[in-house]
Order: sequence, then structure tokens, then C-alpha cells
Amino acid sequence: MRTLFHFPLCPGSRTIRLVLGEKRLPFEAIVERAWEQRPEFLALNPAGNVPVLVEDNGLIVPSAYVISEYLEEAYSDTPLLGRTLAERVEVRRVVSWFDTLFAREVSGRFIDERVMKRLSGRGNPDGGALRDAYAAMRPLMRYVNDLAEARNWLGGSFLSLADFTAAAHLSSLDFIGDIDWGKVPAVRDWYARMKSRPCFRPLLADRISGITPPDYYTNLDF
Ligand SMILES: N[C@@H](CCC(=O)N[C@@H](CS)C(=O)NCC(=O)O)C(=O)O
Repeated sequence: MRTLFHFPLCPGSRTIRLVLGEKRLPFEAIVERAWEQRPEFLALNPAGNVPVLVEDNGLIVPSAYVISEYLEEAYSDTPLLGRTLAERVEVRRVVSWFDTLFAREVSGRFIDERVMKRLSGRGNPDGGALRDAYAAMRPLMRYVNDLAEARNWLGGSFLSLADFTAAAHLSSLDFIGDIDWGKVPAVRDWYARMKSRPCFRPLLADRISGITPPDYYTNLDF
């Protein structure tokens, strides 16, 4: 059986779970506590990060970016990058915006401070780091709201990897209650559409010991 080593609140892991679901590729999901550095896991991915996909034929594919490009090439029936070169550039630009800028300034900081620190025994959240993350979040969320107002989907006129990547980051933040949806109404409307897709259901069922998501996390009409 195809296997995905993942962590529930890791945006890269969530992206791949959504893409596998959207492409209707069955898989077994194994939660990996990457910070424990299990030797068997390091043998799969020397970088020590989730997600890692292991195919039925033994092919090991590490890292969200590499996995999503691999899935696009290997299973092209449900294309998620677009058709023309210009479309594909724009989808990749938005994916990269979330996975680098947004992850570094916002989602990575909140998840590390609120979740990873506690789970890996690195102490309490740092108030200063959380304040910085809130400050960085406002203009970046306004930009996402502009994109959502201007287009049907975040990467263009069609559903793409940009939407799954964005939804992965925002759903992780929503789980820990850090999104003020009232301030970004176009993002909220887009996210309601994403949330109602069948591939999203397993993410809405995620639970982590010691962290209770807000009620609206699972609510399709929030
Ligand atoms: N976009 C990156 C993200 C990888 C990443 O940073 N994963 C984190 C979880 S979101 C991880 O496994 N960290 C290892 C640790 O916590 O020790 C990729 O997939 O290559």
C-alpha cells in the first residue's frame, strides 16, 4: 500500500494529503513525530522532515515540493498545475509564496510556537515570536484576500496546487484558532469551497492530544 509519513499540523503534509485525495490515490497515513529522529525514518529521508511518500514499488519521495511535482508527473489524469506555461508559472509562484514567505513569517512560527515546542518538550510559546507572527500575518492575509477577490481560485481560473497548498497552511492555522476570518471575507468564501471538497474530510477529522480546535474548524458554514 502507498504510504505517507506525515504530521497532522504540518502544512507540507496537509498539502500532500489533499493532493492524494483529489487525485483519488489511496494511501495509508502514518503519523511521524519527526523531531524524535527515528533511525528507520531517517533512513527514508536523511533530512528528517515530513512528509515522505513511499510508493508500492518502493520509490521513496521526500519533501512536499518534490512529492507534488512527482505526483503531477506520475498521475497526470487530474492535472493540478495548469495547461499553459504561463498558468504553470503562476501556480508555482503562489505555491512558493506560501511555502517560503508565508511559512517563514506566519504559519511556521505559529505552529512551532503553539504546537511543536510543546510536543517536543522545548518549553512554552514565546510571546514576542507570536506577536511578530501576528504582525506579519496582517499584510500577507490581505494579499491572499486580494488574490481571492480577483480570481475564481488562488492560482488562476482553475483549481490547482496553489489552492491545496494555501488551504494546507490556512487550515493548520485555523486548527490552532489563529485566523480572523471576518477580516478576510474573500478568503473565507474560497476556504468554504475548499473545505467542502471530499479530499478535505480527513483533515477536518484530525485531532492532536492537548490541542482542541475551535468549533468552526470542522464547520462547513463558518
Ligand atoms: N516544505 C518542507 C517542509 C518540511 C518541514 O519543515 N517539515 C516539518 C514539519 S512541518 C518537520 O518535519 N520538521 C522536523 C522536526 O520537527 O524536527 C518540505 O516538505 O520539504
